[in-house]
Amino acid sequence: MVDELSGEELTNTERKLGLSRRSFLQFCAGMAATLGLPRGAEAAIARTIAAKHRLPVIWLHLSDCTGCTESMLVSEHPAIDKLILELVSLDYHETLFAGAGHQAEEARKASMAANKGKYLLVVEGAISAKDGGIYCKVGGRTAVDLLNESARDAAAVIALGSCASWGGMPSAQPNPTGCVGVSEAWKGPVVNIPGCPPNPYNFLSTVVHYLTYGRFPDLDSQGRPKFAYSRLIHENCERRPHFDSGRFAEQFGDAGHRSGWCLYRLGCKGPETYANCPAVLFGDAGGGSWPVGTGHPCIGCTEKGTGFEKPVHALADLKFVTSPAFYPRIVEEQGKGVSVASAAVLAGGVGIVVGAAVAMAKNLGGRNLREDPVEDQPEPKSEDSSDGEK
Ligand code: FSX
Ligand code: SF4
Ligand code: F3S
Repeated sequence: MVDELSGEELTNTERKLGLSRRSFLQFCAGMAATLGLPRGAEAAIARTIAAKHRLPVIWLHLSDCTGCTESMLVSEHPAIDKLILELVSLDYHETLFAGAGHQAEEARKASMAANKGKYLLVVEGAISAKDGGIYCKVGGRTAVDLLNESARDAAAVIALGSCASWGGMPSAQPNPTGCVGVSEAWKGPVVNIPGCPPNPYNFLSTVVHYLTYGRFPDLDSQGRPKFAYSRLIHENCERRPHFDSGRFAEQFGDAGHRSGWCLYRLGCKGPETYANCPAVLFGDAGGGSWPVGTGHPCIGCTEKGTGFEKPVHALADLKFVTSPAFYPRIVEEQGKGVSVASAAVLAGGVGIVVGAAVAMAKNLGGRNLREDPVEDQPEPKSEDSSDGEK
């Protein structure tokens, strides 16, 4: 890969990202694996990141808490925030902009005119549509109006966060301001990257894929990139062995909870929520830095119909309790089924993606999972006699 980038390009990239050459190249290889790309794609990704040209981005903030932007900016290593800001030219972003008022609105219009058909529109926050949109206005214009004006000449539209993807928290019942997702207010194609907040690594990978190949990665039926949203949380959760063995925390703070047992009975929505949180983690803070890792049940924030709709304590729907009954056939039968090669690719692909994500998490701080602390510890005293092993 190094041969494909000149020494000068690599040195410049090292300098602007504050990463060693080795870390940069490892990062590109990890991202290629996460995206499920074939061998050699890491070189194309490295070239994209090293390139001087930056993609113009208009970033709208509508009904939200700014957590999407926050989660990007607090990432530390390997400088995801720097990578994002090096890849894109943020021509308009209400919370990061030095300018304000008319000056900021003029900048948005100037960038849209200068980059007609070439800029990326990122929308953070839900679209407040009730009562003519009077509950969310910027510069005297409604969210619906701003979205339609900004999306019309965009090369592509990304709805970042659950609010923009399908309404998220502001759309929770009784939804007083009539909040909806971008795809309900804008009829063109939209890529959804849900999460409250979304994982910045998923956003970065999606943008890198777009810049490298001129198209987005494959999407699922809800417009989410499959590389990040095709597996249930429950499939990769470190507490899964406890679920399979019937060891559940019954109350917050009970012996099972303190011992890291499964949070299903506390309402964990991991069994019905598709996202790569347990593999990619958050904030580059090392092992356990995701909701379930910190002892809180997953609330299903990436899943329309689950997050902010189902009560936190409600039990999740169990989609797959046991291992799948059918695997791809290894031996091809009369031209049907899956060939040896394609079965290997299938199996290898899944392994590589999960493996790469876990390896990345390990590199970022190391996992420190306790194997089964309950076996080694005396049962803690509990005031509630219902605590303890179930
Ligand atoms: Fe907040 Fe973003 Fe949640 Fe929404 O993230 S983190 S309420 S998804 O739009 O700012
Ligand atoms: Fe993990 Fe939740 Fe599944 Fe338990 S129910 S294994 S805590 S995802
Ligand atoms: Fe959200 Fe659950 Fe991940 S709450 S951040 S989808 S673990």
